[in-house]
Amino acid sequence: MPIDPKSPIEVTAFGWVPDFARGQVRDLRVRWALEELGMAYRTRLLMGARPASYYREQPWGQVPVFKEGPVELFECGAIALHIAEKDETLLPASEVGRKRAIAWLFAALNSIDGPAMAYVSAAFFHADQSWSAGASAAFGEQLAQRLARLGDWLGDKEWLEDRFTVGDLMMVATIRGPAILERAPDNVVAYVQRGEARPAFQRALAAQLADFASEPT
Ligand SMILES: N[C@@H](CCC(=O)N[C@@H](CS)C(=O)NCC(=O)O)C(=O)O
Repeated sequence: MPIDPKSPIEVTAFGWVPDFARGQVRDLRVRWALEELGMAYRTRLLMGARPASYYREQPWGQVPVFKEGPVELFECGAIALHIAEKDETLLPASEVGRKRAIAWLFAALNSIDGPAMAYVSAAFFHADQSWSAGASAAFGEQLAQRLARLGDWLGDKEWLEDRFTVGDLMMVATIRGPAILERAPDNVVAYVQRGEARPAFQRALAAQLADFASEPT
């Protein structure tokens, strides 16, 4: 769905980020979920220092924030689940299927994102610190183990369960960063490529990249 300035759904995003972050900012996950359901949205682009009022919307001043009438949410997992609950596109009809999908949504954000962010933070964001090499080796090993187990789970399956769900959406979005993916086995890399090949993902990515048109502040 194209971005529609009149849409009742609003998502916050950044108007500019450095090149390494383009295509990685977490509003992408919300855009992707909306695209899977064919729902239009508008963006509110943030630039530079966040106004004090934004911390009443997102306690840490981060993106994304999602608004749909009285529903105002932060945390990409909560937002993705809210969107997924609208129909069966991202959540199966059966109770067991829904709960399995939600378990994978949590798995992406807890069991994978934790080690992934620890590794990326130590190896890249703190590369100038004396402890960086040791910490990135330790966190990188933990991440590689998590990704190897994920590969064992996947085997030759297309998706984590028997169909694409919000759990796959969040898992693919969590591990698709190049620094993370280079530690993943081949079948996990192929899994991410399958997710990224979905037309809804491609539309979401193009929309995020198009929003980085502002000048840095
Ligand atoms: N747990 C939050 C994390 C959000 C987050 O890390 N947002 C980043 C962009 S990907 C951000 O806004 N960073 C700027 C900052 O922390 O000031 C979520 O999943 O929504």
